[in-house]
Order: sequence, then structure tokens, then C-alpha cells
Amino acid sequence: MEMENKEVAKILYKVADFLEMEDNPFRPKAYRRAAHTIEFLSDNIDDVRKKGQLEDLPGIGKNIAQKIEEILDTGYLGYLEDLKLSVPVDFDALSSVEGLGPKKIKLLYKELGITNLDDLEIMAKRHKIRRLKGMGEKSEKKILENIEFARKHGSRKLLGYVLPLAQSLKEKLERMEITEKVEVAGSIRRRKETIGDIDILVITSHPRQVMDFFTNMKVVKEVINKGPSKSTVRLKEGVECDLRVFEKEMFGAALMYFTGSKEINVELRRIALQNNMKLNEYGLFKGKKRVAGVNESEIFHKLGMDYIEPELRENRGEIKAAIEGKLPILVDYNEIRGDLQMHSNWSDGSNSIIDMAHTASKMGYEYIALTDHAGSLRIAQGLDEKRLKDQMKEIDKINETLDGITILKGVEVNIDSEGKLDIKNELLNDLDIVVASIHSGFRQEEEKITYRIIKAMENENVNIIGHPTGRKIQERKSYNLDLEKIFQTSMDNKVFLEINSQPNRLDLKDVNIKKAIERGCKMVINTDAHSPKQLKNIDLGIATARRGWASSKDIINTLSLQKLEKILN
Ligand code: DGT
Ligand code: CA
Ligand code: CA
Ligand code: ZN
Repeated sequence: MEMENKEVAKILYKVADFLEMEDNPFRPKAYRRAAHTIEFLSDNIDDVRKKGQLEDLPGIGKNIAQKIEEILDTGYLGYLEDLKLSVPVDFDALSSVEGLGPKKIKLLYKELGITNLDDLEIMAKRHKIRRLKGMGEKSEKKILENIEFARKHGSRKLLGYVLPLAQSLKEKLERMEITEKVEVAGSIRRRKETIGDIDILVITSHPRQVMDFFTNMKVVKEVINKGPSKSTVRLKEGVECDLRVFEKEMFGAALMYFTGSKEINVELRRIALQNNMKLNEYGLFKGKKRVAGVNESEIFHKLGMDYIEPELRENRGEIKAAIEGKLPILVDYNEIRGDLQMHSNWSDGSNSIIDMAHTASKMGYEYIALTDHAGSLRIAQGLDEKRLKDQMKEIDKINETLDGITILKGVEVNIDSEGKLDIKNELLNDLDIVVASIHSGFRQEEEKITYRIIKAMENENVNIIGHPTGRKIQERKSYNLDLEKIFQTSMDNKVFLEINSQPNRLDLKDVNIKKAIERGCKMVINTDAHSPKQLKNIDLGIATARRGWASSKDIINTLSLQKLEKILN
């Protein structure tokens, strides 16, 4: 089984979380360190293992190396499963409540017997939590607010985690000779930021054989149900997957139906009825006659509208636009010419500047901006002004050796709690790109935090606001922001809001991108990569931009280097 480094790291982090609830401070640290090493490793961990070099990695000794091998072999770690059994706490659910870490979860369990979200809610409502050590009335109130958020987002998985999984299943099925066509449908095809389950559709004239193969794959943990036209399995990664079989004549209708969303389906069916037709997963019918169904476009056309890209199918106005011929031409997955936020091992990235540039060059980019952390961000090993100057010289040197790609000199500078930047203006002025981001003081009130960002945008050296709302999917809500003011200032000062492509950020998010475009803002899609591999996350950012109705004209890094430099000045 091909395991991603981040999946292995995730299991080790989870072990650390559980160990944290015991009283030995040393062991969680060891697991966390090993997890961090793997998370930021540029080589595939399985390759390292095959070369017998696991124990050469920093922080990985014999014991943890054995555990990594077990994870790579089985997708599981027995030790973690044992730990889970030793405390009957629904750790995933509780830790999804913002503000609850392992230590607090332990406290809540030991003192109040809280094991899940329902217990937590009851105890908070009975005001039992405010009496615990280190808690108070305020944290009790916060918990109540955050439970609701955690419930809503709890069991869904990040697109960035599920998409590669779905694509590998698709490829497995495509490699069978008896499958004629395989498509991933559902929320994954729409590139929604979180995913409930994977939906795959197949054309085949040998459904039983395909189902046998599907339910017996090595990545399957459990068969939930199996039939000739539909089967459902739970994968070892914890995600469910539906496989459905259709005939060729109706495949377009099936794909349309199972791509959804439910909301657009309801609306499309209504429009079909209005036109004396009937739409379902088997086709578009006039009386008993199927008038369309082989592919999606003919169905859309027969319904009197343009083809709607899957990313837009949320019933947010796309049907009306499709009828009026006013859908935007969405920015394409191959239109991005460069990535304007990334980190190297000069700060908290895992690789050299050259490594990043080479991967970017292979991706066909014309330019990248190196934007290491600088100033006071201690946790991210921020560069001081002298190191930043050294790096600029280094980039000049590297640029001379590169062909076809240019590295722009940049920085990610911190916006402090007053809205000031922690690097001097003269130095910022010497850089090609300045990304300013908030990394602390997330909980300030709306007026204050909006002011900080506006103040940063008014600095004439700032080009981009990084991850503008600070949300982390399923982890942290966005800051309280007056987005209208931010959009206006962005336009007035020609400062571009970022669409950050990190799988758990996707910030700005789709609906905010749409609003920004309606106001006339331009944006930039960046990965904020900390390793060469993460540069590939750009597709998640592009998908998000497409879900926000963005065209290439709305996105500045679709421009050539020459044009980009012009609008940056
Ligand atoms: P998910 O899995 O929660 O991330 O979201 P989806 O959109 O993939 O939903 P899922 O897997 O329940 O169903 C796949 C698609 O099938 C969905 O987008 C629309 C269609 N569908 C499923 N159930 C219904 C239904 O009850 N009514 C309608 N109109 N469409 C449905
Ligand atoms: Ca689904
Ligand atoms: Ca489903
Ligand atoms: Zn960083």
C-alpha cells in the first residue's frame, strides 16, 4: 500500500496525543518529533524504509522505526488502537472542538468523566467546566459555542486527503480490462473542501466481476454491502466508498445525478418538469423516450442551458447564469504560471531554494516567489534582517544558474497585534514580493483585527495578504473580519488577497472568493508550500477559485512574469 508521509505522520501525532494524557512528558515528545520529521521529509517514507534507512532519520530510533514499518505494511498501528481502548474517550471528536487539546481532554475525562461531545455539552450547560483548574466562565462559554461548529464539520474529511485516494481507486478500476469508463462523482468531483464519502461510477458489462474486485481490494477494511449494481466499502483510511455500475446509454445522466449537489439536482429536475420532461439518473425523458443521457452536455443543452462545470454545481446562481449564457470561463488547472508563497529550509521549510525551484520548473512554472518567514516568528525560525539580505544575494546567484524560471525575492512578514510589520520598510522595499499575514492574536474583536489587516495593506510595500481569514478547516474559525472593508482596501491599494492552497486552509474560501470577484478584487493562488511535494497542492487552490467562479483575469498569477511585475509595482 502506498502511504503518504502525512498519513504516517498523522498516526504518530495521534499516538503523541494519547500519550499526552498519561503522565510521562517524554514519550509524547518523541512521537511528535518523529511525526514532524516524516511530515516534512522530501523523500517518500516507504522508499526510505525500503533502503533500510529509517533509523538514520532524526528522532527515529528502533522502537519508532518498527512502528512505522507496521503502519506502512498494514495502514494501522496496533499500539495506537490499544491506547484508544485504554481511555474510552472519543478523542477525534473532542479534539475537533477548538481550544481542546490532549491535556484539557484528559482533565475533562478524569474530573467529569467526559468522553464525547454530548457529555461535554451537558457538563458545560451545567456549569461544571468553569470550576476546573485552568478553565473559567469564559472558556466554558467558548466550548459551548465551538461544539456546534465541531459537530457540523466532525466526520467529514479534507478534500486534499481524500482526492488522491479517490484518484488511485479510479486508476485501479481503469486498469481492469472489463471496465469501459470510470469516473469519480459526488462532492469530490465538485471539489468541495470536505468530503463525506467517495462516489465512483463505472460502465461495464461484467458488473459482478467488477464488484468482486472492488470489495476485495487490499485497501478495503470492511464491506458494508455488496450487490451487482451498487456496493459500499469502508477503506482502511476511514473513508467510505460507493461504487455504482451503469450502462453506456445512461452514463451521462448517472454522472450528473451522482455528482450532485442534491440542491442543483432538485432544481434541474424542476426545470425538466417545466419543459414536460423528466430527469433522473437514467436519463432525460420525454414520455417514455430518452432524449438525452449519454453525456452531461447534451442533457444541459436539452434543458436549455450551457454546460455547468462540476465545481459550480451548488445551486448558487449557476443555473440562471447557464440559461442566460453568462457563466464565467473558469480559470483552468493549467493556467497558473507561478506560485507566490513558499518556504525553504532558510526558515521552516524542509528543502533548499534550488529544490523548490527545480520542482516548480518541472511543473512548467515561469516564476516562483520564495517567501520565508522573517521577523519575530520564532516558531517558524523566521529570518532576521541580516539573514534576509543574505538570502536575497543567494537568490541572485541561483537565478543565474536557472533556465526558464525566475525566483522572485520575497518574504512572509508577520502582522503584529497593532497592525505593524516586523521588518523595516527599507528592506521590504528591496524585495520583489511581500506577503503579510497574521499569525497571532486571532481572537481580537472584529474592528481591531480588520484594522490590523487594513493597516498592513496600506503599507506600500505589501503585495499580498496571506491566508486572509485565518480559518483552518475543522480546526479554527476565521477571525472576525469585516470582509467588505478588506475587499475595498484591497482594491484601493492594489494589494491582492491570497487563495491559500493548503488542504486545511483553502483561505479565502469559495463563497468569499465569489464575493471578492463581485466587488472587483483580484486574487493570487499560492500553495504556501513547505516542501517541493506541497507545490502540487496548487490544484486544491485552483479548485477553490473555480468554486468561487474565478476566471483567469481574476487571478494575478496567470499573468506572464513581465505583466506580473508591472502590476506589483
Ligand atoms: P458528501 O458525500 O456528503 O461529501 O456529498 P455528496 O454530494 O457526494 O453526497 P452523496 O455521496 O450523499 O451523494 C452523491 C450525489 O448523489 C449527491 O451529490 C446528489 C445525489 N443524491 C444522493 N442522494 C440524493 C437525494 O436524496 N436527492 C437528490 N436529489 N440527489 C441525491
Ligand atoms: Ca459523496
Ligand atoms: Ca455516497
Ligand atoms: Zn511556514
